[in-house]
Amino acid sequence: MHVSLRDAQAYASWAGGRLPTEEEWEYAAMLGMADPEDTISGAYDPAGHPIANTWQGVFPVINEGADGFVEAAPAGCFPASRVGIHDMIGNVWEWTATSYGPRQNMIKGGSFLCAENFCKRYRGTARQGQDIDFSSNHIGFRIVRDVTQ
Ligand SMILES: [Ca+2]
Ligand SMILES: [Ca+2]
Repeated sequence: MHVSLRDAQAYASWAGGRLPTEEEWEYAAMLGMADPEDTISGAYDPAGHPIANTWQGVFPVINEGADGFVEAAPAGCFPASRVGIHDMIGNVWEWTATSYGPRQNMIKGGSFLCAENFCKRYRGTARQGQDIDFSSNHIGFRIVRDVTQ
């Protein structure tokens, strides 16, 4: 968290990887959902229990923290998706390598600030541009590595 796009890219390169493109990120997120047609299936299970770190309650007034966290959670606190990936939906937004426009890149996945009653930006298909030199406690990143066969 609290890293700009360039800082995230520098770390990814140092670690022998890169940031995912928007398409790669969304493909992996949607594969992990029980029902990709259901706009909350990545954030809540069929019984309505939180399976990701989002906002419960009336945004932006009351964060009930029913999922156990009112701010960012350590990585891996919630169950992995059906394809074995943690925290794609919610917790913190994730930088992608995809440009959104002049000096902006796409961020994906939403954060602990995304609420069902407000923006639902934790949806796997939600798109959000972000200034590339911005950093915040609700934006992070993950790295991917290409596999050679
Ligand atoms: Ca939460
Ligand atoms: Ca995330």
